[in-house]
Amino acid sequence: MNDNQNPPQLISFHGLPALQLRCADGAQAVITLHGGHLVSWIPAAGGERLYLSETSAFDGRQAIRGGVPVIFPQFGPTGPLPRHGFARTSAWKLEGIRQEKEFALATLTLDDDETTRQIWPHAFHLELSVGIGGDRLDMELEVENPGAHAFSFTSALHTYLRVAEVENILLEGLNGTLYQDQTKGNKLVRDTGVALTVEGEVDRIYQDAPPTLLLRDPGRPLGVHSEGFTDTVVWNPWEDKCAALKDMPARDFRHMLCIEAGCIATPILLEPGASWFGRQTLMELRNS
Ligand code: TA6
Repeated sequence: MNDNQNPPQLISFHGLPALQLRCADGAQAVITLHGGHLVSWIPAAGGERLYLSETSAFDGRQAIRGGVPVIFPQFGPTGPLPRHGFARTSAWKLEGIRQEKEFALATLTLDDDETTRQIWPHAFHLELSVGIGGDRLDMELEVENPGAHAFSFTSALHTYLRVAEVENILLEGLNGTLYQDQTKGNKLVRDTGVALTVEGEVDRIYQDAPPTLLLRDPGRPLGVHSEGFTDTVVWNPWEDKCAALKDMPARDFRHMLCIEAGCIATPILLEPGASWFGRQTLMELRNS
């Protein structure tokens, strides 16, 4: 039954075809087909929770800066593929929408084609589900291997969170976890702080990270939970690296923090016919 007063809409988002999900309780999301990219999430309590750069490219070729880029099949620059793989710059297909009174769910898919096979010679099927309702966002990525040969991949949901002032946040839950410090040539360091604070560039891949984190953004605490993804990336480019990004205003490093759910340190090996899934859930905690 669809008793929602606000059925999903196909819209144009900065000129890109996109899907707008709206729940009766006020929760909303926008997903572009380019990249299968969640560009906006507003929980029922109100207020955008994702950072999206106002100077991002929206040309249907380059990756969007902000929101939740889907990283597959290669995280970062390590490997033969374009940085962070090709899923974030590919055209995804809208597979289905379920819209009920209290939640809305969209499913998008991406399959190998001639272009992907030229740079990555594997058959694959990706399914991204984005579900919203109340104060919660669930993003699930499933990877299937429909081909005759095994392949391995790294992946992430590269979530850009909007924060009021990054120097005022505390990120709790990573204490005691080992991370690769990407600002120091991937040196392996153990996190010893009670909470992570950001006072300079942070680019860390936490390995086998705890599944549940708490982002304390004053007045707007957010729960971050992952499943299937073993690693957590925390990234803020800070002043100099942000200024060097042509698709992000120079001061915006102050208003974003990436908390990414990833499988990076140990690539996933998928045998023919096998599948894998990972999920990241964000939970607005203002009302709890
Ligand atoms: O996830 C962190 C990271 O790999 C950083 O090293 C940083 O450069 C960022 O992703 C953004 O990458 P991009 O290719 O989107 O500029």
